Amino acid sequence: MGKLISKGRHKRDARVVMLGLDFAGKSTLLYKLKSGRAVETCPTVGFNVESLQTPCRISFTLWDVGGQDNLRASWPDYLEDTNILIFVIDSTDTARLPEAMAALEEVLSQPSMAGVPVLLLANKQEVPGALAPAELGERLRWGQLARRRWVLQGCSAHTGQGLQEALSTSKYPHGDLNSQD
Ligand SMILES: Nc1nc2c(ncn2[C@@H]2O[C@H](COP(=O)(O)OP(=O)(O)OP(=O)(O)O)[C@@H](O)[C@H]2O)c(=O)[nH]1
Ligand SMILES: [Mg+2]
Repeated sequence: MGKLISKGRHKRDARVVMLGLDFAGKSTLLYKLKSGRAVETCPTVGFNVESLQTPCRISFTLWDVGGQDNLRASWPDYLEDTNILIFVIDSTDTARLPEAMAALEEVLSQPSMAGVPVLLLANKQEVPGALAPAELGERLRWGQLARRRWVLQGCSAHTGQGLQEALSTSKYPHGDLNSQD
């Protein structure tokens, strides 16, 4: 994740904004990352924010913004000076995948998001039948994503699988960051 930070090689603080449709698991991810536990959440109205230390010694201020339909109009308010966008997808909700992709496109078309790299989290991977990251990647590689650095990581906020990989830098080679596992 450190290598996704575009603004300077030696940057040690990053503003990270986490968006995605309601029920994707953003708040569950936030608290799993913060406390190591899967806590029960309520739908977020407004935002939650926590600071986190990553394995690569970068400290993140991680903003988790409510994703219900009527709250998405406020997303642009959070995007100024963002170093990384995390976009969370519910891999079990294939019916709303087009809606999630449209919401992502809308966010990436904001002027403040020009050049901002994206970490896509394909959450709920422990659920049988969840869409695999590779399948998701096939559907996502068009549009705004094609014009910036992005990484897709499967994960589960319940079990914690994939979260260390998402936060570590070693996964990302120099140059091509468009990996899909
Ligand atoms: N099976 C499974 N369920 C998950 C996972 N992550 C989150 N959930 C569940 O998904 C539901 C929604 O999680 P939230 O974290 O509240 O979702 P959110 O994206 O913050 O939703 P909004 O605040 O409305 O935008 C909860 O019932 C979570 O327990 C996961 O990795 N696996
Ligand atoms: Mg929430």
